[in-house]
Amino acid sequence: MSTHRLFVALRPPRAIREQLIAAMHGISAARWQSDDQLHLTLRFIGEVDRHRAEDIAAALGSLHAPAVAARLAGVGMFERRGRPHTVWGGVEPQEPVAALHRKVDQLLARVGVDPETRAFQPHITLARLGHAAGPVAPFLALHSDLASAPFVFDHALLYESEMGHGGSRYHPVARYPLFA
Ligand code: 2AM
Repeated sequence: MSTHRLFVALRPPRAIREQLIAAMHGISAARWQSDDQLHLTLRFIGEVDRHRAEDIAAALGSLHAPAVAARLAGVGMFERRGRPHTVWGGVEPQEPVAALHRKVDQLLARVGVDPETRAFQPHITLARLGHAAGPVAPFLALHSDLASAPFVFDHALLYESEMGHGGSRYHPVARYPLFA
């Protein structure tokens, strides 16, 4: 049976994506994300069959949560096995994003999606780093006080991820408005 790799995310507005894209240089051989790939994951779901995907999309239809006001705030990285793996842009304040994450978690629990075990750390991935990637420290230092004008996340998206050789493609499959 065909499966769908799903996640729920927030999409930064165009001006914010442009600001992030403008910062995407300075780490050799980094796999910088394209505009279409930029998002803040609220909840990774993983592989589900079509029936479950429909239940998930329907459950998220009862998401009733306020729009989230935020701004870009700094950059960071995740390591895996002691090596830099991902560089990302941060947002502040984090608590309203975390509150939305918890709400999404609760709705998904109702349709049997296991609760998240990893600590939620809101981030917008800017680049993925393979073994060939150059040093990350200069990038982190240069953008440590990355900031933006305030902006609003006014909807959440259910995305399907399609993994390919040139990186993942993310297709929005449902859109859930947040109230003003
Ligand atoms: P990342 O950007 O930090 O890599 C689609 O793959 C989205 O889901 C990406 O934003 C990715 O986060 C996130 N993701 C992938 N696998 C995940 C996992 N096991 N747990 C949490 N988030 C995951």
